[in-house]
Amino acid sequence: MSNRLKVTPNDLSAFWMPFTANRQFKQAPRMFVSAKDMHYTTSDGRKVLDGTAGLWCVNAGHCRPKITEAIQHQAAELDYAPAFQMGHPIVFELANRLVDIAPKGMDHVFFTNSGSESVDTALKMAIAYHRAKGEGARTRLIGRERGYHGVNFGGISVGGIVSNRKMFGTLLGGVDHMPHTHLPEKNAFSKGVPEHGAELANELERIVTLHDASTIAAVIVEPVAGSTGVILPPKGYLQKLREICTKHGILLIFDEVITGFGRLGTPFAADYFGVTPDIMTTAKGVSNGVIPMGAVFVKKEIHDAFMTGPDHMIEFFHGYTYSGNPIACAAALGTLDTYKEEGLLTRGEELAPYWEDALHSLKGEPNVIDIRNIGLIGAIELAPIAGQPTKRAFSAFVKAFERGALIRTTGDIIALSPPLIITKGQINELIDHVRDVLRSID
Ligand code: PXG
Ligand code: PLP
Repeated sequence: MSNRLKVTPNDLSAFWMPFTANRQFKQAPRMFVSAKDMHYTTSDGRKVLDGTAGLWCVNAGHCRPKITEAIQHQAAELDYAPAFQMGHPIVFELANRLVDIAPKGMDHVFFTNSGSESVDTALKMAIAYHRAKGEGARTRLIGRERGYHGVNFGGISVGGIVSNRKMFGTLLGGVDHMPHTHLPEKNAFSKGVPEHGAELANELERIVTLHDASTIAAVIVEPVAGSTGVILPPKGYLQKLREICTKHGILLIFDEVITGFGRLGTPFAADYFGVTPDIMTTAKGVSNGVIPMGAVFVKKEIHDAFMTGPDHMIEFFHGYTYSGNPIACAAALGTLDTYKEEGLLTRGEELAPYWEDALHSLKGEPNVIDIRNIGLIGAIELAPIAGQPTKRAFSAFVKAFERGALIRTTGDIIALSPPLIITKGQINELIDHVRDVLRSID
């Protein structure tokens, strides 16, 4: 361990932590100082099993040698190259490697540094695409209740998580929302994709009728909603959305920031559901979470619609200083190599039935009101303590951390999404931790 890691910070006040109860954390900090494969090590030397792949991103597990070496090598070779009007070889190599594993027809990649940036990039692309085709009135964006599309203004405008929106003013105009697909009264304890609710896709027809298709640029949804507490698409729902979008010339954007890169046991959710969107936003697993990176995949027709006008003119007035940063590209290439060598983009398919059975064995434990699963994602919904929403799940989170497992909670829902290298023994261990925690909290 380096000397720096041995030093305990004596003042925690300067760092304003993201999406954290700052005052509570700083009274009893929880610190990780190192990680390897499926485990973190805490500042007091305890091993903690990673039940969440960090924040749904460390799909290949921690400190994997191919990725570490790629970053080390690249940092010493070419640290940074301007992203605008200049190139460097590995960003082109990476784009090709990504297109090779993408759903058929998604032939171009635009790089960003996060899921939030991928989402705002995709929304801008959609509006600009229609304008480039002479349909400049198509500016409306349709999201969904309970959707999470990151925290930038575009993403929270189409997103549907109230606490992420209500403090921030009027947001983008011209946005509408479809209803979410969480129907616990009909679908509680479903294994995998639920039976009921495909008809909710018809709400899109209602919104199209209200505004007229000629004003609508795009619909954005998470194929499986993660951040809001794991909401699955009912059987046939995504197919219906695809049909309605195609019928009306509306672009369909899949936000695959969580579902991309093997989470469902297929490379992308588009592969799992057999539905191809027009634009696909990704981040997280593209670089194993190690160096920030996002990638927006687009169909050829969309890309090509921009490639008009004089050759010397910039075609799309958008991009980030760090789009395709060389070290991020190296990390992503090391990640793709690791996924390939270990078959991780499809490993979830073999493990999913075992994972499903293990999760559903928690039915009947105290306060469990629903269990949901797909691929290597699981959610255990708890009844809230009367008058104190979120408190029960947060107690479970703290207790699990103390016992040696990292879980994630949102509202009163426990979400699990382990690295794709997890073994059956470690699945048992994780679920046993959750069982013991549920039995030990109020
Ligand atoms: N879209 C989706 C579907 C996401 O899940 C983002 C966009 C934003 O990505 P960035 O990289 O800007 O954070 C996300 C991120 C959780 C959790 O525990 C989920 C996310 C991030 C942090 C925590 O549910 N999703
Ligand atoms: N703010 C200022 C003052 C800048 O000069 C820039 C980029 O040049 C940005 C914001 C955007 O930064 P980034 O490209 O890293 O998103």
